[in-house]
Amino acid sequence: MTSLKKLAGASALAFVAAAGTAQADKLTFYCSAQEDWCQLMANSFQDATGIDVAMTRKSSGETFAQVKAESSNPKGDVWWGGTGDPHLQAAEEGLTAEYISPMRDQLHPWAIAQAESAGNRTIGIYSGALGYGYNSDLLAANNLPEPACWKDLLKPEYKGHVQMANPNSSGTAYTTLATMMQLFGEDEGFEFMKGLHKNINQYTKSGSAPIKAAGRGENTVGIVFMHDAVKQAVSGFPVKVVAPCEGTGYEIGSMSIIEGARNLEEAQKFYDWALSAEAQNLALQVNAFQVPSNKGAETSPSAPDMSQITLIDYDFKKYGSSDERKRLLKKWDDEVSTLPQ
Ligand code: S7P
Repeated sequence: MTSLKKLAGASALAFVAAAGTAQADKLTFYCSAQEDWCQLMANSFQDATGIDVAMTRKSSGETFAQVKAESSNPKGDVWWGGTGDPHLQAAEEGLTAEYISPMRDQLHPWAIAQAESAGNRTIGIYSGALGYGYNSDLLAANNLPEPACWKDLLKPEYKGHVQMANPNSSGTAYTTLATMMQLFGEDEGFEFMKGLHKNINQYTKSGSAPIKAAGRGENTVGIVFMHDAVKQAVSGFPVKVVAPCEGTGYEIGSMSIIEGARNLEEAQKFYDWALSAEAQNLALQVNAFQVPSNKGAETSPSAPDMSQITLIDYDFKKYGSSDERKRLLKKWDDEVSTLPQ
């Protein structure tokens, strides 16, 4: 166990002691961040509290679908990580529970705003900007120009070189779809998605898969959160990270307690712990380069500098609403995914 992990553990024990509650026994933890981070969060919380954690990792849209499918007989207790939009939809649909953590005053205003917009049924845990990354060796080998803008990805020479996830399963890909609506307007945004479709070699289930494939040399350009591309670059792969010239959307990665959680007390303990600076600093151990929501947590120097990226004023209320998310996904299914390539 590293010293950082010990620190997080010590702090979590202090939480449990301070709360004066008995050590409870189990927590069913749904996780939509990267697998290594999910494992680390589960193990660290379990080490710190003695609570047995059963963790399942699925993409954001998939976890939303699971929570909804299980709503008459909930099996999960807490859902941590993943893009905010499906957490907001779950809140609106009453699939997640209201909770106000005593840790809230340690958070940045954007994380609290996420909670307040959802009747305190979710909360922000990190943020990160959307962009793309490319394998510079493959780009050169294919004589492709260096892309710098979203619209560069529509050029015919990139045909078969671009990968993104399916927005139904992936929060990253839904953020991409919603970003295009906001950057270009709905008509032009859908034209962009149709043009992009011509160049897509595969829609993956998971949002970060396209840049992992680029890192392995199996794909050229991956549309992902910029921090997921940085992770590949820092790991030594020939990946270059792009903040698109037109500007871009971003996520407020979120956490929610599942309505009807069987282990509510344990879920609240996890929730409080996960908002602490020590727990959020665990991200550094797994090269997770999002901006943490606790004001005292560290942001890695490798993290994309959000102040240097042109960000749209992402309308979380609209694009996280149940009607809008369902409508856009159906329209993408009907009008984009079915087109020939
Ligand atoms: O942890 C990295 C990250 O990109 O994964 C989350 C993502 O939503 C999970 O993958 P999907 O796109 O497949 O849903 C993001 O919240 C997070 O920043």
